[in-house]
Amino acid sequence: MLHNSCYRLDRVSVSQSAAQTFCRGKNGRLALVSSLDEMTVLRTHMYSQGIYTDRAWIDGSDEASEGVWRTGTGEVMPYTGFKPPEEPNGGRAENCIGLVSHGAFDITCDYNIWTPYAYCEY
Ligand SMILES: [Ca+2]
Ligand SMILES: [Ca+2]
Repeated sequence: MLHNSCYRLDRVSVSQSAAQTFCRGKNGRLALVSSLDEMTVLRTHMYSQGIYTDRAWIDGSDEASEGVWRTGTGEVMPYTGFKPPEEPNGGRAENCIGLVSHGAFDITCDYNIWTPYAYCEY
């Protein structure tokens, strides 16, 4: 969603599933990016905050079935916004979506020093 949502970028330094729990604990959810416009808003915001290479968790995983990207509630995602042409490139080793100021990447789902942020949507 775009027009009726607001987003918040928090430095949480946790796995994707823990980031989802963090957002739900604040009565939100991990941001579901469902259009190019929405992707552009979030990427531009990261860039404006001086976050160029660090990543932020957003919703989306292909853990259950490789190549089929689903939301945290199990729905197949109509849009993923992966950075062309190289992403997604991790196969079974990379099953969660991390957003960088220049695009979305498939990355490992665990906490990683390159993924300190979570984007919650409210
Ligand atoms: Ca994968
Ligand atoms: Ca990747």
